[in-house]
Amino acid sequence: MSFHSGFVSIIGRPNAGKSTLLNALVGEKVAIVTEKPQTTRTRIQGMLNVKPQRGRAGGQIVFIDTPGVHRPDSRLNRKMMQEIHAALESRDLVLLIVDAADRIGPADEQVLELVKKSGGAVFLLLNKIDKLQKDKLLPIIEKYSKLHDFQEIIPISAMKGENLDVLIDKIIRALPDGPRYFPEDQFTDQPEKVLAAEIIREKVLLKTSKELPYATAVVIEQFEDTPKLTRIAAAIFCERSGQKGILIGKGGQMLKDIGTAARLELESLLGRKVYLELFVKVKAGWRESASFVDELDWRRQ
Ligand SMILES: Nc1nc2c(ncn2[C@@H]2O[C@H](COP(=O)(O)OP(=O)(O)O)[C@@H](O)[C@H]2O)c(=O)[nH]1
Ligand SMILES: [Mg+2]
Repeated sequence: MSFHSGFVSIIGRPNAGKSTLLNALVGEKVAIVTEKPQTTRTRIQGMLNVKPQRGRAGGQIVFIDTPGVHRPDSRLNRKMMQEIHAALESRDLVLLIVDAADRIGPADEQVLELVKKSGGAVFLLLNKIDKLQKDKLLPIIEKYSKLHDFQEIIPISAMKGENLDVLIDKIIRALPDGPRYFPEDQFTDQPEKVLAAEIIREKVLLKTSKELPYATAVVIEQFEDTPKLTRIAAAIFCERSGQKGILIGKGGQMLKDIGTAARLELESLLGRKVYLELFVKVKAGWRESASFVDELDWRRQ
């Protein structure tokens, strides 16, 4: 029996559900998810090993989650768009994911243009069908099928896990014969340190509001295993002292809440006790700083 494998890029506008889908497909929390824009900043790989089935090959799918397609108006945003282009270049298949309940807007057209230009096979995923009345689906499929010759159009709910078995089956069939790219027990390309920074950033985004999502970056300054626990120290960067005030909160309560939520999740990720120390630092205009934006990119570290 043959073995199919390949790289499958997940592309779409912000909030379409790309990261939720990646996590659901891989069955592990590979990418952080919030309802805030710019939650995903780099391309993230998540691996799924698929057993052969009733005459169908098994294989390994390497999914690539990407930042949402957006206007590249800062250095960080330009960097995020580069990540999308990189994900489109080196792939065997593209999953274009849209919020089926949303109107098709300029943002969707921008994504579609990108995907068309990249050439190659595209599956269109109509996500969030859990929010949709069943009779609304057919007209939506018709509308989208006029926009591009999609190889498949598949309604799904990434959140509820609806139709993902069908999606995985169709992906495996579409992928070529190939090697196992990653060991079977590896579910992401991100080192633990990066996962830790992302978990902390997720808690910051979940617990704060307003402009902080854009302005926040997390840098791990210490990550050390002692016999009893893992010691992690991290800096949360923001751009202004007012934001620092928000992050620390009244009597330090906000930072404490962020720390507790992050520590609990880190402990379950690492499978051991974690001692977590958080600091808040102000770095004005870091999103425009080439060296700092590069420093955040673990692939370059
Ligand atoms: N109702 C519903 N919400 C979803 C679904 N998939 C994602 N979401 C929500 O949409 C928001 C954005 O999800 P996320 O995966 O971060 O989107 P991304 O920006 O494309 O990576 C989050 O609040 C998710 O919980 C879905 O299938 N149904
Ligand atoms: Mg995302």
